[in-house]
Amino acid sequence: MRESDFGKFPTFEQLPVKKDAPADSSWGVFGDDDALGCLNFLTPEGVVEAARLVKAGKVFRLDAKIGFAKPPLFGRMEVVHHVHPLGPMAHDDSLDHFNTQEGSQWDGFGHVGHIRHEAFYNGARVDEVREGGNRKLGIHHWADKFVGRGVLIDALGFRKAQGLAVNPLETGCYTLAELQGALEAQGTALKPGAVLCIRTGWMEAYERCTAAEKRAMAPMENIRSIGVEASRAMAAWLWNNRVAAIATDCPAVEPLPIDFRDEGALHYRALPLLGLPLGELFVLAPLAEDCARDQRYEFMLVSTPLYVEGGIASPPNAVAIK
Ligand code: UVW
Repeated sequence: MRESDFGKFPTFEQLPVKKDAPADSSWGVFGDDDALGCLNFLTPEGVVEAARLVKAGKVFRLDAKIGFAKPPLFGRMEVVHHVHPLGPMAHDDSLDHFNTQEGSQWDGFGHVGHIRHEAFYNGARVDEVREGGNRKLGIHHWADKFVGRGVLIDALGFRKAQGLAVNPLETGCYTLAELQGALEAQGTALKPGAVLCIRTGWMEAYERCTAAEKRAMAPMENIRSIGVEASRAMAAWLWNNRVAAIATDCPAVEPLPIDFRDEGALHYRALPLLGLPLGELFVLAPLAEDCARDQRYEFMLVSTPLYVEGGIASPPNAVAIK
């Protein structure tokens, strides 16, 4: 697909395009067998354009260290790193109990299906994900697709600049109007085919917590977080701007707790309906500080998810290059 083709895709208001597909779903837009969803908005032209954004040779790692969350959130298992002697002066190592969502992560399309439609992106069924090895929607489809123009929205910085207090570790929401206001204040244009990175401040606040506080907040029932507005208007804005993926430094992109009985959850609007990858627990503070310094909020973003056939999710293995 060429960038000039972006206009050929339906607007959010024109969705769905496929008979019997759920409302507000992009099923069929990229073909019935598609496993890329909005990643289709990352084009070869976009990769070349993103490379032109590299001017200073600065590289920002966007994943936290494996095992940074102690314990991992939502009761996920803790990874154990072993070093194994292989000979008198040689080693290999292993990561036991590695959960691909124990820290920084992309949620793949097998992660969450729609509660009422009982279907994953493009209509995949739960048995196809669980028993069928998730071949249709596995993260392996994304292995060489996650390269393009990254755009940072410093939502935390925007709020602070207005003298407003923010506690990212409490339930709270950055509205669509705030994200648009932050983009305007930054002087950043949101062009089609961007990986949107939104700094909420959660990771920085988490890092300041004591070990006991981290233990207390980790279980599913205790975790609280700021996030982006989980509305239909937000889904429409993301789709109509041809956003390829959205990555945040908070645990669920949207505010926590999530009521999974509520169809309005962004996890439903994004993963099963639009096919929009969600990125969580990214490290965005050093990148945001650099963007504020040089007033350039665009960069080349390179992410190479784990090449796991049928994988549900993956650490992003992502860098932003300026
Ligand atoms: C849940 O949806 C509980 O997990 P995550 O926020 O990691 O996607």
